[in-house]
Amino acid sequence: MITLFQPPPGFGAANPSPFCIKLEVLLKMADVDYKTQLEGNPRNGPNGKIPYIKDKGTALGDSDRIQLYLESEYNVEFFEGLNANQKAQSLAFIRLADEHLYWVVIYSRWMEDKNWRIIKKRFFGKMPLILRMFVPNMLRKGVRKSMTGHGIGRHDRATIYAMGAEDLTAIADFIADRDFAFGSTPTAVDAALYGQLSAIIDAPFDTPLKRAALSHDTLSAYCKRMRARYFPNLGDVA
Ligand SMILES: N[C@@H](CCC(=O)N[C@@H](CS)C(=O)NCC(=O)O)C(=O)O
Repeated sequence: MITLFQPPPGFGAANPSPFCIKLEVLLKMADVDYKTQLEGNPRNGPNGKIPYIKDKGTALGDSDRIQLYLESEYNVEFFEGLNANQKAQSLAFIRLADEHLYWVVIYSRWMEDKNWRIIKKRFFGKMPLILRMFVPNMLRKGVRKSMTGHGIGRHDRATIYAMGAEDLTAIADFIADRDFAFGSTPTAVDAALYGQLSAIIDAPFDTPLKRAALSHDTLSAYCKRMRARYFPNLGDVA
């Protein structure tokens, strides 16, 4: 059986990490047997990130690579019925969510002082005082450096949120009046979109990014639909 390593639910969502939400949806979509083991430290993962899985004695990181693994190892068809053009659109939107919108989410959580206080308490609140005095700030500096390396961190606040709002408009226009990205059956692109959207819409961080998401009724309804389908018993999450 596959073991999924991830933190417990948090920030109003199935997981504080958008990639953990994405991967858990993929596992549910794949209809494979899996169990969850709590893991809060990305450094324990094979790529130094969460989520990761262990299966058949091997650890594997990265939601994308795990999706491919499920396809090859368990014959899962994540894009059933889609043509090459729709699969190409899917990949483009997965990349938009994972490699661009995600960084706006990170900015909104780690760089906004009022949200950083919430993050610090949640992730490092139980750390021994001596470590708590420098580890969180050290990690925050690391995140800032990653954002600069990515490029998004070189823009000012207003531009970063404007870029996030552009992504959200594109996603809303992509989903349009359909239940899921390509109709009544969710595919892998829905897992990626929902991961980031839930991290924005369900989380308690009041930011221009969340306000931009909530300005699209399509996105709130889509998030509710995905939650009802994949996490029907989640309830309220602090
Ligand atoms: N491409 C990876 C991204 C995973 C990722 O960035 N996870 C974050 C948590 S949301 C993480 O582990 N960050 C720790 C770090 O980068 O040091 C995936 O799709 O799984």
